[in-house]
Amino acid sequence: LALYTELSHAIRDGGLTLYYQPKQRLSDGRIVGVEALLRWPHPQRGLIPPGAFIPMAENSELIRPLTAWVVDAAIRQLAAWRRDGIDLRCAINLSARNLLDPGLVEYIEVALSRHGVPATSLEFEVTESALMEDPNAALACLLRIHALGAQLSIDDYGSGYSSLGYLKRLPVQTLKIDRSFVSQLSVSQPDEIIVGSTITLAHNFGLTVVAEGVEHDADRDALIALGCDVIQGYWLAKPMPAAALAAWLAARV
Ligand code: G
Ligand code: G
Ligand code: MN
Ligand code: NA
Repeated sequence: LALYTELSHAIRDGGLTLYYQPKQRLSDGRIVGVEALLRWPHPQRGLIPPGAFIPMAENSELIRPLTAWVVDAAIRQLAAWRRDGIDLRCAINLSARNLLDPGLVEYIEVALSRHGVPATSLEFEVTESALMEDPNAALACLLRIHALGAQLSIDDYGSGYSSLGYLKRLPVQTLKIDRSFVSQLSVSQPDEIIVGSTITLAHNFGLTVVAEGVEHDADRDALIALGCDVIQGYWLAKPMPAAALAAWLAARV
């Protein structure tokens, strides 16, 4: 079968899975949330990473049922964690096309009420490039998500044509600095300048800053010195299945 057909069947038949990567607040070490990251356990090809199939979904109608599945699965997982006394916020990635879908907010609301989870437990990550495809439509969509009570963050910040103009217009609470600026942080003065200025800029707009792709002690030390709020990356933990995340959290206390 063509990969496209196989993907449509995987969406329909529950053949996809979510991994979760934790985020840590630097001021007190608390785990403040997770990012849901899609994986496709393929019977022949093994675990397929999202980069190998999300672009295909984004360029077709599949992105809608795929995202609807992710939203429902992540919220169902949040409900299960809440029953176990684990109170986390979960971030979900949205694609450019999701922002043009008039049904998006409705299926988010449906999933929240089906599983009895408050919208404040959700966050949506949107890249700058997705916002720029149709800025007015994106703004309208983000305003509706914001009105639900969910959080919004700019993903991969700095990797696209970063425009400061939208930061003042969009109902966004968090900026996620792209991992390309973080991975060499402790040995690259240009990256240190970029990350430091971005943190200052974001704080001046009242935004929380997450650094992605933190892999080494030295990156984390540099981010603490630069006033970063939250870190995410292999230094803390790799993305993992829900059960592994619960065990990881339990082992920390
Ligand atoms: O986990 P990994 O680094 O392989 O993810 C690669 C890319 O896939 C990331 O940019 C991430 O934002 C994207 N991605 C992962 N899960 C989802 C998802 O559920 N929906 C969308 N639209 N993108 C996702
Ligand atoms: O684009 P987005 O930020 O949504 O993608 C997150 C992706 O980055 C995930 O697929 C995850 O696997 C990957 N990732 C998370 N932490 C690290 C890290 O420390 N190093 C690298 N190289 N990739 C990471
Ligand atoms: Mn992301
Ligand atoms: Na990112």
